[in-house]
Amino acid sequence: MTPPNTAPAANNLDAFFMPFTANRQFKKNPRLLARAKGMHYWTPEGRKVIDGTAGLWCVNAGHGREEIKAAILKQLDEMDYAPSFQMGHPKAFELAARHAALLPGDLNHAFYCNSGSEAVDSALKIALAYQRARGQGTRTRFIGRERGYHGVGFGGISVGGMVNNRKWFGAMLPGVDHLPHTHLPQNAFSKGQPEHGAELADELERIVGLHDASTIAAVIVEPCAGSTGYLPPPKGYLQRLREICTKHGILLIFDEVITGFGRLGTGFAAEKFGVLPDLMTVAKGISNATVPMGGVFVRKPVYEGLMQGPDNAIELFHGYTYSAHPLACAAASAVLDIYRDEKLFERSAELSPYWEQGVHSLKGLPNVTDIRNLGMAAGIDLAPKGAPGARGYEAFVKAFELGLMLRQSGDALALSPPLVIEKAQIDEIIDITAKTIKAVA
Ligand code: PXG
Ligand code: PLP
Repeated sequence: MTPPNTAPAANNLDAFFMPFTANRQFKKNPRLLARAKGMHYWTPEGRKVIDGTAGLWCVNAGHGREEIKAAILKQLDEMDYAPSFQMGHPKAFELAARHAALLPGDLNHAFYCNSGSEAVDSALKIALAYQRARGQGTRTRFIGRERGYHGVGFGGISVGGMVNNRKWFGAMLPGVDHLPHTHLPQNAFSKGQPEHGAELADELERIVGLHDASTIAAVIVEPCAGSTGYLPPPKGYLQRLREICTKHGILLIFDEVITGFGRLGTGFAAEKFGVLPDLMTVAKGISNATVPMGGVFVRKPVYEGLMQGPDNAIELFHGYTYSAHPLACAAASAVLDIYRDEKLFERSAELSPYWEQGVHSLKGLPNVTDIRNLGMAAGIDLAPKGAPGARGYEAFVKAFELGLMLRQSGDALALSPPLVIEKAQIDEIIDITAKTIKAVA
């Protein structure tokens, strides 16, 4: 009998059900990436494209890092996989100790998973379990925020604030409320954190007044919203949110999947803003996206609050087959070496003023209605042309043709390059973005 032919037909794009993609449109006119090194991608035809987005905000140390590759290969030789349920492997403990030392304050326990979405669902569950363990089992509500993105699990879309990610999927977590977003017109073209909007944090008092603090487990926000066009927090906003949470015994969760590991010129946004959350979710830059990994960092009182009952009691009935996967741990440890040895968080801070100047030089180009920046990322709003998102998509396609990968969310463009970027490459990204904006006028 002849074996079945499992070789894919050349150029057959049909079978892959692509995520967050207009599948039919894409497959008629695909954009393929075949190779990556440093600051660049190459298409299968060999066309070079500068990476203005660090992949999907995740390749902070640049592509194709030999040190990470070596660590993964070494781990693969030693041990491919080991379970973390009632077992352990040394690299997991080593990595957690390194993360604990790097994190601010007493965020010194690490739970591991495989993505930002899993990190968010894990953090929500840890919050519920902690409240219950301390005798506050009526605290089951979560408060998210409009224009928040917390991944695609049912927990994440429930607390998230993006209508398309919610409206298709009726069933959500019950008892979720949302703070208003902070994207105010009077802040247009702010450099860094905007002046107006700290008082929007007081909406949490209104929500507490409506539901009562005794029903609320946690508030989750991105310290700087990423996916919805990059929205830095108004000055004083996160401090107010922290105060209100503390006052009412509500846990504060920072979703640092994008802001973590150097994007804002500090290790974490918590340090940038001087605000310590009770739980922090991370992913992306944790492993430089080489092996999928996510995590939840937990403050000491929360961890200790869960360490109750007899020694043989499992404290958290939650975990993934691939929690602390050895390859991910090896990669994440090698990534920490790179961040440390190349001082990439400091580099991000040093380059930020040059970046700010570059992105704000786009002001005045046709249809540019707002530009925002903080650390090594920026959002640029374009006025819609016809259907919402049409101009944004056109810009995304045009930029790729011109040799730049940028991100589009509706009519907002986002840029977030690898932190190894050189000034001349910043100039190049700004130049192509300007040409793109003119081309879609
Ligand atoms: N939280 C935040 C703040 C995120 O930005 C997630 C959770 C989910 O992570 P995973 O690993 O499950 O995707 C994210 C992910 C974009 C874009 O273009 C952003 C993300 C993912 C894909 C695209 O803005 N953020
Ligand atoms: N579905 C089935 C049938 C499983 O056996 C498991 C894990 O054992 C899962 C889902 C969960 O998979 P994971 O632990 O990779 O999230």
